[in-house]
Amino acid sequence: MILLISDLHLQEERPDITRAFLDLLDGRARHARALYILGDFFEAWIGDDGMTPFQTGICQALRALSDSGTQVLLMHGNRDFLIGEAFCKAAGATLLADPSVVEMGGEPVLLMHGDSLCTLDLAYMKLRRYLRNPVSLWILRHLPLGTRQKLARKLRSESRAQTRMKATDIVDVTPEEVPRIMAQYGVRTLVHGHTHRPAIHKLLVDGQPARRIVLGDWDRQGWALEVDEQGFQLQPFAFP
Ligand SMILES: [Mn+2]
Repeated sequence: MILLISDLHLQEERPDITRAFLDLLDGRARHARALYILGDFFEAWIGDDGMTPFQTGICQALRALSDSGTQVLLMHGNRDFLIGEAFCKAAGATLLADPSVVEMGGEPVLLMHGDSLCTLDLAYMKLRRYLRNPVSLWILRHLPLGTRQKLARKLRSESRAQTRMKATDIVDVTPEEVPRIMAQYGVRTLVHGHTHRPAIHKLLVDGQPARRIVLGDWDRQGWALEVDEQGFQLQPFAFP
């Protein structure tokens, strides 16, 4: 069995979500062959050298899972795209490019965080292009830690009264972009997160039936996609 999750937005201020995640690691994830985390795992990440004790604890919990034999694969989200090799190495995780095609459930599946599908959010797409190019990434990573901490605090206080992003605050994917990218990668199944709109959508790609599975964000409940011989099952679950 393979487990896919995204958009946990782990943060010290939400011990309920942290507990639910640690519970998943000790339970279902132990029985999984692999755990895929498709972005926005952390609410914020200023660099592997700026890890807080809270984040170090999460890193160690992931490590315990990967040491137990479950493969851990991590994709960047728009909140935690500065996660680097040092964190992954310490967590025993493999950094997964966005997008990636992975064989699961007997077919090639396109995995994405999902923000790059929201092409109608022009301001965000522009910011994304700027922040995610290698030069900007290099500069961001090499800013003094204190500067990055100050920047993160500033962004945080400016972000709408620190309220959690609701689906209505996030621009949804551009409908035409989905079959385009699925055809480009030759897949019938796409799995992504980001939009906080968990669902399984049916669509046509090059005239063939296809599906887009959207993972849910963890807020009032958790969401996980299980892939096994029975197929793809997207399920919410109550926090312990
Ligand atoms: Mn996101």
